[in-house]
Amino acid sequence: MQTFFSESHRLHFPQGELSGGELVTPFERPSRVEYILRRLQERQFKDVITPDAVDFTPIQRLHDPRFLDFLAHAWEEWQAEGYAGELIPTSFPVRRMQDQRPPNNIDGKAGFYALAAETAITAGTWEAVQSSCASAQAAQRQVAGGAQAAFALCRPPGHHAAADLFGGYCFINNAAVAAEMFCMEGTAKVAVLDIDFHHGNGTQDIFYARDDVFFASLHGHPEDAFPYFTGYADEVGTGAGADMTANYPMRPGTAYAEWAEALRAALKRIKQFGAEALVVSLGVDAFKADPISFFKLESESFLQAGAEIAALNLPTVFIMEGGYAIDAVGINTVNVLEGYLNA
Ligand code: OKP
Ligand code: ZN
Repeated sequence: MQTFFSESHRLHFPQGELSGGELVTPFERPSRVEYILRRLQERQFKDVITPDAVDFTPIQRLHDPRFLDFLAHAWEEWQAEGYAGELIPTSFPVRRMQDQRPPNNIDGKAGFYALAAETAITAGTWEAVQSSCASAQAAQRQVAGGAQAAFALCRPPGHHAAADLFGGYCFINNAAVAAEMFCMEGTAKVAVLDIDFHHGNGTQDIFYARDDVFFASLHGHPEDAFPYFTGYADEVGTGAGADMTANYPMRPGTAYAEWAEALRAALKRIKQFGAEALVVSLGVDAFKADPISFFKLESESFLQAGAEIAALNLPTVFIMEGGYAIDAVGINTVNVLEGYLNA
């Protein structure tokens, strides 16, 4: 299996994440991918390929043009305003406030396009975001071209990003872009399976009314876990997309046995749907030692999960999402890939 990866991810490294009332070093930091790259080498995944430049065509089909313009110019506008720090949104259009009219002021615009306040934008963020999506696109092309599977080592991640929202460390929805590329090439039925600990609200939102992309997510229950306001089991899609979304929220302390039951239920739905291609939002923050999550998966659980996914026997694009237990993120991520390959 080939890995697609760009060094440009380093250009996105905010100094501060607003967490517990403090600005802390972001959990989503560049060193995460170094651990993953090292583990790939150790386990003989030798092919690491730098992707071609990003293709905006599928991105523009999913994301609002004004949102993309915001991301492209946010940093220069923030600086022009005279702010000394990183761009952190602070004001949001919440209940009974205008949520359809973006302000001109960059501080207002940032809040308008944000779903949370932990994710800072810096000078290099936009270039890193594009390079991350480029890896997803290159991996998708490899699989569309006949490979059984490919791994996009994306950073920053994407699954919280909706058509016009950034946050939860995400900006462009890499998994949704990969799925959309399959659709654009005529694949009639595509599935996105999100095994990151957090609900893939962005991916869900993008495909919520569509019948060509089935979305399934395993995650911490919204009563207990970020992003808090989506991911309930009764969110099942709408219109043509009715019953094309499947959510499996789980409670604090959930271990592999229970999590794997949800995984098998999700895989069964994907099979019943008749998916011809699979995109996996591969987060490994369901790990027991993850600092911001509360499931209890072991490193070995990820091998087993990879094998379960392989049983679908679908062309598969793995897209890196979260995983913040730094010293285990490489083992856990590559375990999914090895479990898949050795199944
Ligand atoms: C992104 B992905 C830490 C709270 C963090 C945001 C979590 C974003 C997770 N104090 N809240 O789904 O792994
Ligand atoms: Zn996550």
